[in-house]
Amino acid sequence: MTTGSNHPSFPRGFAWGAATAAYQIEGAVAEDGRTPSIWDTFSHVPGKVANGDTGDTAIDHYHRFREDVRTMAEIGLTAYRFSLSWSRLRPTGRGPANERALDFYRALVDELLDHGITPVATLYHWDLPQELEDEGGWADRDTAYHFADYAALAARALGDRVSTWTTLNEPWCSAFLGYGSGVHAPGRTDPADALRAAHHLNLGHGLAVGALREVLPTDAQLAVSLNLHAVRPRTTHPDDLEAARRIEAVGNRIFTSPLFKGRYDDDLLADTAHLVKWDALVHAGDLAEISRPIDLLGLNYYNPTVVSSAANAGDLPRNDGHGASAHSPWPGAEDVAFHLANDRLTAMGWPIDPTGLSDSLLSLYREFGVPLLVTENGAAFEDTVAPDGTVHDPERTAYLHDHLAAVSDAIAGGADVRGYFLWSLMDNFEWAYGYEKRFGIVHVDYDTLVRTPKTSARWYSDVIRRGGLA
Ligand code: IFM
Repeated sequence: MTTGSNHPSFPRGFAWGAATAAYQIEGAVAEDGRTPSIWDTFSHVPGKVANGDTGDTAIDHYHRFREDVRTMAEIGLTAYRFSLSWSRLRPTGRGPANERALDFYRALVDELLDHGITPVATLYHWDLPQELEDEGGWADRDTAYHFADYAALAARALGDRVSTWTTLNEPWCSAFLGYGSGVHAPGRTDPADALRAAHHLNLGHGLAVGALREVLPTDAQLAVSLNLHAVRPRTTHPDDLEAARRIEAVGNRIFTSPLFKGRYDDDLLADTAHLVKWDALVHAGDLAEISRPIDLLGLNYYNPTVVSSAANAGDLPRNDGHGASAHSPWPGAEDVAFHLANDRLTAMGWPIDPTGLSDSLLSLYREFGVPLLVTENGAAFEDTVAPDGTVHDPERTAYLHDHLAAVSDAIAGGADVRGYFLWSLMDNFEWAYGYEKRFGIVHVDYDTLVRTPKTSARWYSDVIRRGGLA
């Protein structure tokens, strides 16, 4: 990665980035050979997404990517993380590549490189081709193999110009919101399928790492982006400690233990033994695949996760921040209660507490010794456009400032953090919340699709130019 920071708390070469994802920004869902993904199907089911919003047009990045790259360059980004749409690149989920999709992503990457911006490609940000979902989706083992084939195809097409790749974005959400609580596509609600999906996502990651290593130059940097929960027990009561253990098991260690230790932890297996037969689910050789070495771990962080046992929760408000459903996204931990860490909330209702970010970076680096990227961090607020057309968003600027300070604290504490990608470059389709929640540092008028950098974008420009916080 290339950048130019010489601020003492941000190392030279630190990547100053922003992130987006294909379904949230591209639009053009039926153009140039793209076929439906699970999010196309899901967003068109009445009641699944606020206001009936869909990604059909999204913010039309497919047609406006040159303008968007110019905006990134004006901000001064040194890196940009985006995702590839599987159903655009390989319309049926398998078979030959779609050349028109390859043209689009090659043009995007070339535009980035021409502006001195390092591309970071995510292979899977939640948009499984619908054809593969119809055959069982991530609950089916074959999907992991299709994913690895798609990864190889993408790497063959773009590997000469993209050197940093992340396989999956937030597999916890894909598995447990997609197949457990059903608030995300494909909207299934079976805890056993959610656990199966988690294992097959892990397996898909490992197989993809193997496939990418065969295709990409030896200096390629491979990563996965996890939304690890910064879990805190609400009290030291043994039942609350037990609640925290359960959430750490099914929220975090279900990914990090196979990835870095080549095993599923005994306590996770015990917590969920009534739901799946792990011996049948995990085949010989799977854990060796999943634990293939990676070069970077991507952490997506928004807020800490404070938990207690349900019995100890009393009348305190409980909300896991992942949307309302009658079905828990926490198999084996259904009795855990979730509390707000404080009452300083973003528009998502998520508490603002940057210490969860520094704590997570430090503990991940201490435990796994892997270089880290913050692949997402940011906040939604109720932005308003002033009569003169400007968008002043001091709360977002403060959020980003305080979280970057937390990154710098972690670096000062010894963590090897190589970059920061704020979420998100532009306002976009916020999944089940549709266009109601704005995370961008660039405002998008959803009627005209006009982009306007907010004051947070100007602030980020200054940070990048200085190479650190003032
Ligand atoms: O918009 C999402 C993104 O797609 C994945 N991580 C969390 C963001 C905010 O909810």
